[in-house]
Amino acid sequence: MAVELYLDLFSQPCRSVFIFAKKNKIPFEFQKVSLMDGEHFGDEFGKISMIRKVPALRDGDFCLAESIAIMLYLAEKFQTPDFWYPADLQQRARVNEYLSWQHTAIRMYGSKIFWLRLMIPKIMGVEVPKEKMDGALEDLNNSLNLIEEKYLQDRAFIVGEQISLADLVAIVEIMQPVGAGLDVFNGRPKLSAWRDRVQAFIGKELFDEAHQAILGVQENMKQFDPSKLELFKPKILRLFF
Ligand SMILES: N[C@@H](CCC(=O)N[C@@H](CS)C(=O)NCC(=O)O)C(=O)O
Repeated sequence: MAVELYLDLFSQPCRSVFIFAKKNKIPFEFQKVSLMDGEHFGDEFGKISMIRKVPALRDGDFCLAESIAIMLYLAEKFQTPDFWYPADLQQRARVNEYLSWQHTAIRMYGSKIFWLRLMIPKIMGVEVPKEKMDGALEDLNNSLNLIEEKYLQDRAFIVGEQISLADLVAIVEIMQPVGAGLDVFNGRPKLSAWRDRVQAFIGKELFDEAHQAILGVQENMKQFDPSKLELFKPKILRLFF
């Protein structure tokens, strides 16, 4: 039985798992869990992941949460090429350094912009106060500066001349505020050139397939049933107000 991946491509970590599996020709069954429909709160998904977040993996009786753990599991099980997670001690440490940093930096701030620019106005029907938005933009920009100045420097990819899991995890997060209409690449030639290299390596078709939902989200939200969004109000109030 093929590995099952529980995904919603609106979600950044789901996109990294999806691209990783597809790019490495890992056979898997795509199990869609619609976050917008609240399917992650349902009984079925609860049996797969007590954490109730996507992505999740099922391989026979074995279930696993967390995108990075999932990609490392797939990398080991399917013996993917070394460059994704290099065996070299210091290169691997560089990948680990980026993967450890990004959760509370670019991931947190890119997601925040996505919610502040798009989801909150849609769900709550309110515009976010300018000072809140400015603060969030500053945090995001600081993270983007660190990606350019610390993680990339003059290298083609985060670890060196070859792509790794760090680049994959980085690109999917950076694309999230782009989905909310913020051109984060504007005025950032180094980041743009890196994005082009990552995109070229992944392949345009696969990159676009993974990002189609998030890049179309502004258009899709126009036809959205507002009652579904009620599910998200408590979370928004906890996170942002
Ligand atoms: N650290 C986790 C993060 C997973 C995560 O936050 N998933 C979000 C979508 S991006 C989710 O399922 N959210 C549902 C919720 O919080 O209710 C990973 O890398 O897999």
